Amino acid sequence: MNAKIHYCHPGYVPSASKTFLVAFSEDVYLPSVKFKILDSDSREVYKGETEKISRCAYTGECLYKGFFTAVTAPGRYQIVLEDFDVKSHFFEVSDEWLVRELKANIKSFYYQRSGVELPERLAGIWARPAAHLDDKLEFHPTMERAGLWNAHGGWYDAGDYGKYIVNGGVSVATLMLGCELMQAHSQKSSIVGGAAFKETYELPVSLLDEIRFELEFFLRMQDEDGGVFFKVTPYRWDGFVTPLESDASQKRYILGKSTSSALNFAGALAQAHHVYANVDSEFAEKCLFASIRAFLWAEKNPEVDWPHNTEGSGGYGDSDLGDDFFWARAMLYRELKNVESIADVGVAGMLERLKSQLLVDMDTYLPTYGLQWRSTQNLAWFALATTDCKWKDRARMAFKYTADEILHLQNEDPYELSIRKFIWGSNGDIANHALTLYLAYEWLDELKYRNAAMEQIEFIYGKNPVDVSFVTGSAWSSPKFPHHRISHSDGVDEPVPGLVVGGINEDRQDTHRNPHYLGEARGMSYADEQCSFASNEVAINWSAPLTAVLLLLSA
Ligand code: 9MR
Repeated sequence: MNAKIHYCHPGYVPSASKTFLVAFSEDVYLPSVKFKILDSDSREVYKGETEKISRCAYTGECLYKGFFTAVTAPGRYQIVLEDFDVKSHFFEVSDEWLVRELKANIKSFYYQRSGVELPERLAGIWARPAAHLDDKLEFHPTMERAGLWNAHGGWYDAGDYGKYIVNGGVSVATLMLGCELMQAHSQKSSIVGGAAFKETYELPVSLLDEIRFELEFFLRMQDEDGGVFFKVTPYRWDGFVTPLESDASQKRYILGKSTSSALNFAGALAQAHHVYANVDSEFAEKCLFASIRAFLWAEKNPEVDWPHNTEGSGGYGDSDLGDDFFWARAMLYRELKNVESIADVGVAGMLERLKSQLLVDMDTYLPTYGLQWRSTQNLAWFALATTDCKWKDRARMAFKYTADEILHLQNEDPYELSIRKFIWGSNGDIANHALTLYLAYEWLDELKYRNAAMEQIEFIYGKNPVDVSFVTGSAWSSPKFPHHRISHSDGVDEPVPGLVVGGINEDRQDTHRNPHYLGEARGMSYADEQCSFASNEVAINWSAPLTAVLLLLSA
């Protein structure tokens, strides 16, 4: 009988409950499985017996669950099943690994920067010259618009070299959400923005500066009439070449203006006003004005479709924008409520309008288990939950009820997951569910929510059916061949670190590329191969919730 141990590969934090799974591919009738925990000197520090749990519906595995919460002393340990002659690798019980992962996650956004040089001093072996300056772009031929546009900067979205407002918006907003909570705790805005943060985490720039790099790109994407361009796209999909080679091989264009991009922009930049108010008030005001202009444009143009020309870049097409209106309205409401005189910002009447529309939005768009680029209402609920207004408690309770449903789903799942389908970017979903749990913890102060968030994070770092720690560079098992053009073309063996790959995806949209998925079962739909864009691509909207949760959990 072959037994496998599924556990969190980098480790566990001392205060958390510590669980692992023993999996058999065939039926096993043992009532339990004996295990030992050994320290780095092979001394037994704990022994126990697992309990039997059900057969896993999405892998077919027969599963047993072991607990070793009592092991709290920091150190390196290993799980041993003597009866089956199986051992785990060594892992840590420490707080440090979370911090290490946080650092790597934040830095991964720096590595996704476009248009600037990443010098060796800051980027080490992943240094690269500036490319894709994007400062004199033509409009896509389908736009029939003359002239050039400066859309310099911003992060590459994912494994491709596209830059998109829709996905960029939710990513930057998620990171700002993490920063806001940190600011609220410490009463010091500098906590995520200052030199101390930069030094503690050995980062090229602070988290707020990194986020600002994307926000400055956003500001450049606003047209003179307040509308916002949809994306920067190469004419055709790039090959697996470096940014410089891509630049030399084809032109990049500005494409589209859409209601969705205007709303993503408005929501994100209103939040930026909040986050940067005490850091750089001039920048914060610029963001608020830009947000208002984009929102007014969206109100006047509520049904401008996304560009359907998707050759060369992703679609990010969304046909229901009610949630995005809600997001933008709630964030603007939060900011404008505190502006001394609404007339100062030239939008008299707007606050009343926002208030009455928010009432309808709240009834229409309940919180989801987690944010997605397509469903953004949780950002609206977050804004209301942090506004001094009559809806604050309702919003906080809405998160509590949602978190309770997540807990219920987790309790029913052998891997403690609350997702019920592994979609494209399932790791992003999982991290976003963890973030919702953390919000419930933030406002209700009940540890069960925090612990549950940690359990979901452990799935991403290895306690999963495919035994992969899904963040590059995080463990012996982490992806080596992500669908990431930079990692493939930079001549460095190790992929760029700190990037979370999409993960298990039962829809397997890439089977025509013949990836070797790890098994037939839907929970085995992962391949660490570059061709598997549906399971092994990286993306900023999956990294952002993971970064935010790590930031909050390790605080
Ligand atoms: O994350 C996106 C996923 O929800 C969609 O199903 C998929 C297909 O449209 O696209 C994903 O986003 C990709 C984007 O279109 C282009 N850059 C890479 C993104 C991650 O795979």
